This record gives sequence, structure tokens and C-alpha cells, in this order.
Amino acid sequence: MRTNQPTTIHLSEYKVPAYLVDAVDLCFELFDDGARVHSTLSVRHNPESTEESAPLALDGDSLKLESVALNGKELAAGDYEETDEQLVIAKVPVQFELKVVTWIEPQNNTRLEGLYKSSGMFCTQCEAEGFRCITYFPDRPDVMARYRTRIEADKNTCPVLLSNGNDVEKGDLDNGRHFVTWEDPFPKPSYLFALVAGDLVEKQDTFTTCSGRDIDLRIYVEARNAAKTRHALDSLKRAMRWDEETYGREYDLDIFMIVAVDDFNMGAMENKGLNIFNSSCVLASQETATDLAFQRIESIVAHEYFHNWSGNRVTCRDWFQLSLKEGFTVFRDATFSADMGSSTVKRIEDVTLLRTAQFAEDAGPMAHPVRPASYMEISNFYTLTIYEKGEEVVRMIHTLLGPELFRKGSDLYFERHDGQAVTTDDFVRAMEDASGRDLSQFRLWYEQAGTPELTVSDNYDDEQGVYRLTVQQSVPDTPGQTDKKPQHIPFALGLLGADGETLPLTLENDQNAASAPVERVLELTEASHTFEFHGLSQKPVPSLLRSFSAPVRVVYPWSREQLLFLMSHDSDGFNRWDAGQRLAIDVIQSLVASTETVEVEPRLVEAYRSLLGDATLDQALVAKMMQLPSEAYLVELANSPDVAAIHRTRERVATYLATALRDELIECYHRNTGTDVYEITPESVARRSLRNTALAWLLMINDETGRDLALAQLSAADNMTDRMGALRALVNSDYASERTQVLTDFYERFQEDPQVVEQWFSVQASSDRAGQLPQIHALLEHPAFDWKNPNKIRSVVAVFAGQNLAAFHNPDGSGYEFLADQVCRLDDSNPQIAARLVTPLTRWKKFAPAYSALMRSALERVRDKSELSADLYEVVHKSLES
Ligand code: 0A1
Ligand code: ZN
Repeated sequence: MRTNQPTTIHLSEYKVPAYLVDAVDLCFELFDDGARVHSTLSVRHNPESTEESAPLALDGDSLKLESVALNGKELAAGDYEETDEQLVIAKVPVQFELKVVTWIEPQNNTRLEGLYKSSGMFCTQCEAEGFRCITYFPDRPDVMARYRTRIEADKNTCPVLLSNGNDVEKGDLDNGRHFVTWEDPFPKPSYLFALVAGDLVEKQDTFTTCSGRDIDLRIYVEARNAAKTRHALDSLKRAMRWDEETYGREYDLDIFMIVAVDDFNMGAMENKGLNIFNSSCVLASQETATDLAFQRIESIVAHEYFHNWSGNRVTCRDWFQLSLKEGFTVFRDATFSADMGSSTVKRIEDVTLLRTAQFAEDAGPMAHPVRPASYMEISNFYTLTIYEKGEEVVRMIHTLLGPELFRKGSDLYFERHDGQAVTTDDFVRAMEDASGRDLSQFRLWYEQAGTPELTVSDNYDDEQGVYRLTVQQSVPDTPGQTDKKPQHIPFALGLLGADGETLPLTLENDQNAASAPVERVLELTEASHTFEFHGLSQKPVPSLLRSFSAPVRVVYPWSREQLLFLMSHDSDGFNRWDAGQRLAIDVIQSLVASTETVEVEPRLVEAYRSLLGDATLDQALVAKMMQLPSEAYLVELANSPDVAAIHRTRERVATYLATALRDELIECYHRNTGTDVYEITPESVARRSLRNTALAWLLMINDETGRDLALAQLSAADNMTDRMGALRALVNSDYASERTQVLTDFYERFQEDPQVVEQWFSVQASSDRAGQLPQIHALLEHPAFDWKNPNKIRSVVAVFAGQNLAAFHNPDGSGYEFLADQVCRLDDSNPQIAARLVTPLTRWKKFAPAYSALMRSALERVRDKSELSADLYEVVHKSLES
């Protein structure tokens, strides 16, 4: 068991750094058995610091110190103190040069932080605190410096040597070695430093900026992936143009580079001028990537590129401000993706993630505000709350200010803070100053954790023609936070008349009733508000929280009639989809308690029937509407969920619907299948999505026609979307021999491609047919599985625990013990991944007692493991103690 508890860091204890670094000169000597790092820092006392003669404390982790020299004079062992985490020099001048030489072992670095090796190539990951694994440094984002980096390596194994900025010098050295020197003119925090050295091919393109500068765009990949870079390059150019047009942001260096690496803890990293990507988030071809993957790559490439302004030019003062760059950048990439495709579908996807996973996080033991007040291990705070809820917070500012004032605010923010490390408060202040709006109460969104709940009630006074809507808000308690204040919530709504027409929204004090708008954004600031809408000759059906205008739960006593009505008439596409989801949830929930075969709400069947036949609706929206709420969302919505009962009921409803709609599904499949050539246009993506949705439904009832269609589609497919759609449908059916056959064939065909093999693992791990525990164990023994590769671990272990809920929550507790075993095993090699993987167990309190006791005991076993990492310590202890 871990004896020393990791320390907690508090926002309230923030102090400016005592020393600043103006310039960093690095020289990396890379060898097979390690790397020597020479670092020369130009340091001066920070005039803003009140600590006059503070010691110089530099962060370091897993470093072997070879020498330290101050102003050219080598320090003796007694002149400094070296601990596990720091190098401290008690007395330093006001300004000086410090030279430090360290030895590190990238080839043994399994944590994938700092400098490590992936498929033979050297690469770095420095956010949040990885730079300290390379050399001693004040590793905090408010220390911004200019970097010059020289890399020396073997010319054969590392022909390509990259770092941030522009290459300024290169040449040959003795013993078959060579060097390149890079210079980055923009001061940056250490977390944005990057280095890559390896045998890579370069794919090149150019982009001409709005001011006419030509930017050299380059993607570096292993030779076998050379044909999979086109989509990322095109996405990059679209993102660059969009950021100029939408935010007036032009790229600032002459080169922009992207590198693909196979072993990476997260999706991608926005290092200045040298983005490093997880291969699965950048490489794509028609044969190997699904439409969803294409869309994901476009949005991640854009996300990392957008960070160049929201994150790099203006960065975070400290890690409590992480959402300053992440929330804003996710908002930017979400708007970009909405502009590139169907904005309604994009919104549906984002809200689905938020409601399924972020709401669960916000109701669990690790709940924290968008700007946390404390943490033990910052890598545990790259969360859905920081990213997704953080996005919603920026989106709400956009909604409250409107697009023009929001743009004025972002212009002011970038102009005022260019080159600075700032706080979320600085961001909000820029929005206030540019718009003249008071956002003081709005700031609670950054401070209070928990998902606000809005309880809505209404009545109609037919004598006066007045419709009254009362909205009450409350914010639930979360660990360490009670008695919360009402928040400032933009609440968008519309009212529908009996024929589905939109009604004018005339509030009590409106001067000109004739020009009343048909949609309004009401602003909630009190615990309770009542709004009166005048001049209505009938009781309207309310369309609440349109486009999901705030990250809240809405409770309103919708009748099934109202939901059916909204599902077919709401002019807000998002709410149309949402009404369908609410109806399906209501139907499933009402059946969970009973075990007999009950007839499913006939009006739901008819609603789906008319959706399937409606060729006038956006077909991408139809495909979304044809999907039942996920098991994970049904679990999230329930109190003390009985997972097995939810799983059975959802299946029962799906089977009933598919049986009733069989003919329409087959018709829909054929209507959306043709000899069309593969393109990634919204129309063809929607057609593929619909035909694969229809296939999935047909195979739920083990329909023979469906099986034959899937087998035929699998052998004829010229793209991964159709191949995966058919494979997934067959794997989730009861056709056991076909399942085995298609899985074998698929693997044989794609075994050389790691990104496809990851999809092959996921399809099985998420399936209640192919992913029971013995089969999961077999996947872990499979030759393609690799304990050092986070993507493989996620595609089996995380997918099993997060998506195969019935198997994971097996009442015998075997799923929990399995997860605990893998988490313990991984903690020794990669603590960041171990701490993420344990998440499903941390939700133990939510479940029915039989489940929660077993989850808790699995979690206790993890807690009692010897040499628990700080990452895992924080998550496990917080979830057991809350
Ligand atoms: N800033 C990156 C995400 C990222 C965070 C941490 C990492 O290593 C621990 C890696 C990447 C982004 O938002 O894309
Ligand atoms: Zn980001």
C-alpha cells in the first residue's frame, strides 16, 4: 500500500514564479541506450515576485543529473539540493545563466510523458508536466521562454529531426550522425515543447494566409502510412481558412507540422508548430477509416490547430485554468465541424456525450468545477467537465452576447492577452468589456460543480389567453460543495400551436406584440421565475431548452402526446430528436420493472415507421432519430440502476420495434444502397449511416434477409463504414458461426494495420455476444494486443467496461475484478492510463446494493495495491471517501 499521500495543490495558494526564464538553449544527444540533454537557461528574478532572495527551485522527474553550472562555474554537490522532484539552489544572483546536463532513458519510458520511444521513433509529450522528465526546469505554464533546440542523432535510424519553430541550421557529424537546430521565435510555456526524431516520410502541402503568406504544411508518418494523410491535410487547410474568416486569426510561423505516433496517451497535442497526433486521430483512408473517424480526424486536426491562438499565443496561468484553453478550443472546433456538415447532427452528438458521460462525472466522486479549486495530479483533470462542460460555458456566453459581440470579445481577448498566461476570469472580463454585459453571476459556472436541474411547470389561462411558465433551478451538492447559488442560465424556447405552427412569444411588457419573436432566450438568474406569454388563443406545446442552450437537466411532465407532437413538428431539429429520445426513454423505463412480454407503445412504433418513410427530412437526422437511447444513458438516468434489467428491456423494446418495422427497414436499406461511388459528402454519409442503422435493427431480430444483406455488404464493401456496419451488425446477432467467420476474415485482411485492428478489438469488446469475459481474456492474449500501447488497452479494456455494460456488471462481480486486475497491472507502467481506466468502478455508489458492494471491494483492492501511483491514488481515494 502507498504510504505517502500525494500533496494537494490549491488554486488559492497560487503565487507568481520567483524566477523567469527568458531563453532556453537545448541540445539533445540521442542514442539507442539513452539521451543526454544539455540545457542552458537565461534566468532572472521576477520583478513581480515579493520573494526577494528566494531559492531557485526547478522541477525534475526520473532524471539523472550529470552536472550543473551557474554563470560558467560548475557547482559542487553541496551547492545544490537534489530530491526526487526538485533541484534547489539556495543562493542565486538576480540574473544568471544556468547550465544543466541530464541523462534520460526514452527507450524505457512506458509512462509516455516526457521523451519516449514509439515504434522506434523518439517523440515527446510535455503537457501537463512532462518537460520535467526531460530536464530540470520551472515546469509551470506561466514561465514562458524562447527555445532554441539542437538535435543530434544517428542519420540512418533518425533521418528526420524536428522541433518547434523554424529549422535554422543542419549538418553532418562524425560516426554517421547528424544534427538539426530549430528556433521558435514565440515565447512559450514548457508544456508546448516538442521533439521528434525518426525514420519518417513527409507529405507536403501549402496554405496561403489571408495576408498572402505561404505556409509550408507537412505531415510526417511512417512509410507504410504515406497514403493516409490526405484527409488530415485537407482538414488542416479548411481549419486554417475558417479561423481566419470566423475569428480573424492568421497562422504565425512559416511551417506547420503534424506527426503521427502509434503510442500516445491522449488524442493529440498542440505543441507550437509541431502537433503530435495519436495515429488513430490523424491517419485515414476510405478502406481503413469509417465516416465517423473521418469526422473525428477533421475536428481533432482543427482543435489542435485552433490551439495555436487559444492556448499557445494566449496560454493558461496555471493548470486550474485548463478550461480557458480547452473549453474555448472545443467550442471553436465544434462550431467549425457544425459549419462543415450538419449542425443539428453535430449538436446531437456533442449533447449525447455530455449527457451520458459528463453528467455522470458531475454526479460522481470526482465531480469538480470547470475551474477546479484543487488537485493532486493534474493529468486526472483532463476531463469531460474541463473540455465538454467548459465548451458549453463558452457557448452560453456566445448565446447571451450574440455572434457580433462575442466576436468583439474574442478579438479583445486575443489582443489584450497575446503572449500572456492568463485566467478564465480574464477571458470573461474581455467578453464583458467588449459587450458591456455584466457576467458576474455567470462566473458561477466556473466555480460550482454539479449539473443544474430545471423543474418546469406551466398553465394556460384561457380567459386571458395567457400561458404561464415557471422555471425553478437548483444545483446539486457535490464533493466539498453544498448550498449552491442560482446560476445565470440562457434558456431558449419556442411555443407550438395545435397544427405545429410556431407561435409569437409576447411577454408581459412587450411594446410591440405584432413583432414578437418566435424563439426567445430567457435568462434565468433566480431560484424561480415565472414568465407570462400573452395573446395565445390555445394552450401551446412548449419546446424547451432549444438546441440545448445550457448544460442542465430539464424536468417537465411531458405527456407522450406532446413528445410525439414535438417529434414530428418542432422546427428545432435538436428538440425534435430529443423528443424522440425522451419518448423512447419513457417507454423503456416503464417496462424495466416487468418481466412479461409487454406490448411496446404503439405510437412509438408508428413514429419510427413514419420517420423511416420520410424522405423529406434531413436523412442524417433520421439516422440519429432511429437510434434508441444508449444503455449507458439509461443507466445514467436511473437511480440505483439494475443494469441487467435495463439491458434486457432495451433489447426487448428493440426486438419488438424491429419486428414491427421489418419491411420498412428492408425498404430503407435498399433505398439508401446503390452503386454510388464513395464520397464524404453530408448526403452520402447520411445514406451510409441510415443503411447501416437499418442493418443493425434487422440483425437484432436475427432476420435472414438482414443477415444476407450484411454478408453481401461485407464482401462488396469498398469502404470501412460499410464494412464495419455489416461486421458490427453480424457480431451483435445470434448467428454464431457467421460471427466467427466474419471476424476471422476481417482480421486476416487487416492484421497489418494497427488502426483497423483496434476497431476489430472494439467491435468484439463492446458486444454482449462476442465480448463476454472469457473472450475478453482471449483478446488480451491475442498476438496483436500490446500492453504498452494505450489504443489497444482502450479498445479492449475501456470499451468492455464502458460499453458492454451487461457483461461488465455481471452480478457475480467478475467484470469488476477483471477491471481491477488490469488497472493494477497498468499502474506500474502507465499511471495516466490506469487512472482513466478505473473510472467505471468509481461510480459504485450509484448502483443497486448488490452491484455497489462488489464494485467497492474491487476498488479497495486497487487502493491496497503496493506502490500506487499518485494518479491512481487520487482517483481511488476520492471515490472511496466521498
Ligand atoms: N492539450 C491536448 C490534450 C492532451 C493533454 C494531455 C496530454 O498528455 C497528458 C496529451 C494531450 C488537447 O486538448 O488536444
Ligand atoms: Zn485541446
